Amino acid sequence: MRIKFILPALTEALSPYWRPIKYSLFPPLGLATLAAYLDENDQISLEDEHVQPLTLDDDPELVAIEVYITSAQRAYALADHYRARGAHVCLGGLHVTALPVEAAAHADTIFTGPGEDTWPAFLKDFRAGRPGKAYHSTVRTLENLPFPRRDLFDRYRYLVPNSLVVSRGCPHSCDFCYKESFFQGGKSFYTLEVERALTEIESLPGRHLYFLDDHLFASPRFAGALFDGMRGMERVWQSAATVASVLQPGLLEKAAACGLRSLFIGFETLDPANLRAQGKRHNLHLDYAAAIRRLRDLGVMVNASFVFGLDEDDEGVFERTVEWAVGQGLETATFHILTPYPGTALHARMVAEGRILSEDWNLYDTRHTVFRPARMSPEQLEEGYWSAYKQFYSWANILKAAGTKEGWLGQLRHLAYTGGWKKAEPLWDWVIRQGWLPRFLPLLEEVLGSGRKLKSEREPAAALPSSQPPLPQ
Ligand code: B12
Ligand code: SF4
Repeated sequence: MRIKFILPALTEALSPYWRPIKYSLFPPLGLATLAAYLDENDQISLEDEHVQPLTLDDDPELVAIEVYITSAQRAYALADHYRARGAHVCLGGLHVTALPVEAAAHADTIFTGPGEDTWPAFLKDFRAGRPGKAYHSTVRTLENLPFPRRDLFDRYRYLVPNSLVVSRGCPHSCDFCYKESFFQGGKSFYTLEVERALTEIESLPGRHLYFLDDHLFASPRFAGALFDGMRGMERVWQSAATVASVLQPGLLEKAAACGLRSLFIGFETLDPANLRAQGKRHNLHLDYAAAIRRLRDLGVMVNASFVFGLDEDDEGVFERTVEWAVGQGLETATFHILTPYPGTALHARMVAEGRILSEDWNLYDTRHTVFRPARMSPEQLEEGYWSAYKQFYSWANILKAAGTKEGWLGQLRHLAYTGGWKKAEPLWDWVIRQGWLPRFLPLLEEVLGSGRKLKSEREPAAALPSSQPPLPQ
């Protein structure tokens, strides 16, 4: 069988003039996972439009496309194109799960939820000549999960070729998160077998790894065993977790000991009322500053995620947040405009309150205001969002945040990471065009790896506060 997998470009990434580095970071892991279910004799191609022009004059029998909300328009155009050429077109992923009826108009078969159970079932039906129109995932397990077919993509096109996921979903249920709708109808958090995860890690070349799991620390038992198993592997790695899990004694230390050097954390907001309203109760009454100190003492950099436009946010929220983030010495911050993704509890509430302003999915990229904010205008929200980025990544603030670090090596690492990431966007564009990305991976490893030499081996991690004071205001 001739089968083609496509990751269509997110709208912004279609520009021929600008290649933001974030679209050349990770290979299409979801599709490589699905490809692993095919047979040896199948002729498989996998194209990622973020890093290569698509071949559109080929004639696959089966086409499988992953659809994100901001690539939906492009995905549907590609689906229509291949259906017109006689291929059987399958659409799946987050956006198809959220809006299956919309997607079905462009597909022969749609898939909702994770694909590990539905995709093999479909393949069997397809080969038997009776493919269904829709497959809904209900069986949630990663048992016997084959290794993703990483041989199908060119790792040299990505800065971070060694991305992996060793769990699916998250045990929490925040109102704005895609997670609840994507995993409906079955378990919404489950992990690989530890041994299986370790074997996959060992198979990856080089030093650097990026775990794309929503919350890698979510199961302390699984994560603890994973980190124990990774000790001695000489890896440096990055991932995501919650504030609460960072404050737990023990797990973070194990993670740092086996190579954790940078962690993405959803702080979301400095206002407890916002946390309550968004169902993000696991962040309530936690000492954010103590979490950051613990990470810093272990040589782990922080990528802090914040959401603007929550109902308690007024015009002052941008400055307050940036000031706090700089004062904490955060290396990187990712800001988002609150985005009510279809299928989420937040979306349902916004619809009920008549506050949705646009259903142009291209604008659902967390950089546009698509709903009516409670305490400011949509324009003020967008302006504030951009000004927060500008302020946080101004040289004055980068130097100020770097100045909170102990010793010149710590300060230099901060400057190299933060400056190299956000201040060098035009340089990244050029590097991507020259095909030189792989040359920068050793540099990334060096900057990340230097963290361990800084402080942690000389001093113990910051003690946990005996009682958690309320959130900083
Ligand atoms: C990698 C990643 C990216 C990459 C995407 C490119 C890539 N190479 O994949 C980059 C860095 C570009 C990116 C950007 C953004 N991202 Co992103 N990203 C992710 C991340 C961390 C991992 C995706 C992944 O590989 N998952 C692992 C694989 C195994 O799962 P999967 O891809 O979902 O595939 C499975 C199923 O979906 C299904 N499936 C998928 N496709 C198909 C097709 C068929 C035919 C079938 C049968 C099944 C199927 O089967 C697969 C196996 O189970 C996810 C979080 C997550 N953990 O998933 C966020 C996530 C997808 N991103 C998100 C967001 C919000 C963004 C941004 C908007 C953030 C921002 N402001 O910058 C931008 C988009 C900017 C824009 N212009 O739109 C949200 C999406 C929310 C939503 N409802 O759409 C997520 C879920 C994070 C979160 N927790 O909120 N992202
Ligand atoms: S903790 Fe993060 S991944 Fe988990 S439900 Fe909340 S926002 Fe989603």
